Amino acid sequence: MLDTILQIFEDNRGSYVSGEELSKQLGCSRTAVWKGIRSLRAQGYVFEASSRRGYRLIQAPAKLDIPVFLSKLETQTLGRSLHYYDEVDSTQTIAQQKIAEGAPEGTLIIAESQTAGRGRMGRKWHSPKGKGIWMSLVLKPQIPIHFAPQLTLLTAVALCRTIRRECNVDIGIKWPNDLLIDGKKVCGILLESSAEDERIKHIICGIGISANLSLEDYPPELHAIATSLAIASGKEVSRESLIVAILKELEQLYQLYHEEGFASIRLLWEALSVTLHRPIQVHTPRGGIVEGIASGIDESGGLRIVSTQGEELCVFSGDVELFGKRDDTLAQS
Ligand code: BT5
Repeated sequence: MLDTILQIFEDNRGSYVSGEELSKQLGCSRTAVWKGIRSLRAQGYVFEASSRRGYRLIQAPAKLDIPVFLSKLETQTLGRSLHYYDEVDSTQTIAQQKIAEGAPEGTLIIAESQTAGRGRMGRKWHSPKGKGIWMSLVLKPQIPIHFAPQLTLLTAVALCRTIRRECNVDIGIKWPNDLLIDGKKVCGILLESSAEDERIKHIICGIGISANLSLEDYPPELHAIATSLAIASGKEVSRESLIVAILKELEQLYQLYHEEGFASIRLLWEALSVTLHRPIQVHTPRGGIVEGIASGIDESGGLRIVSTQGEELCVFSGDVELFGKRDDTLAQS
């Protein structure tokens, strides 16, 4: 029905269409028409409503300009095989299907919206149409499975460096997979991997960047904890240019990682982190809580903590809560 409504407005471009005319053409009640318009508004369509004349479509959600994107792309591998969709359940799921069909390394899935965008541990990723960068990248690194978390950190470094440069915002990395501006989440990374005999077969690197969302685009429960690049910088972001720049940075770091290992990525990560050298609490997936000072990253990407009891330990997954300020005297010691 929503497609038919859009087709009617396409046939009457720039003009008002009355509710009565819509219900006649759709063969449904005026209430059903109103509900349809409400759903389209939630998807980013902007309608002008007049009690006498009906509805007029004045803006459709933004769409990525794929020819422009491809003309700017500077990478050898990443993004060279591209699948672009208007709406999917999750780009991660599409990537899995493409891998099953033989997708090569660097295959990129981008969608304008996701109906079941996902985060870690079954959490939801809010992905409204035309507002963000919702994408999954297929990687096939020749590394043991226990090094997979290193690639979350590598991706975070690539996103952080690129966004700082392109959008001029003070963005930092919170271990393991968040990027924050002023303590609010703006990007999330979801790494899903498959292995055989302890070696990685493939990794699907899911990247969610809240680029051009305004506060009304978020559900109320995210208002206090999430932000977007547009809110933080006061400017609309060119999603095409940002994706191009991210893929270039990612490809360079991925090459560095293959040539020199994780050590140089770790140094870059430490310099961009908002987690290190400050009091934190880590909520582990099994419901435990570890409290202490984050002291560094270990060689597989785990977070080193000096606990309140003075014990040195390392956590490999979980959610970090930050307290107090970064203590740079600890950073130098
Ligand atoms: C993540 O999980 O941060 C990983 C998010 C990965 C999303 C990408 S989009 C493309 C690809 N396809 C997918 O289906 N997923 C990937 P986690 O650390 O569990 O954080 C999830 C939490 O982030 C939620 O519970 C919310 O609190 C918050 N959140 C949800 N949507 C958000 C948004 N658009 N912007 C900022 N924060 C958001």
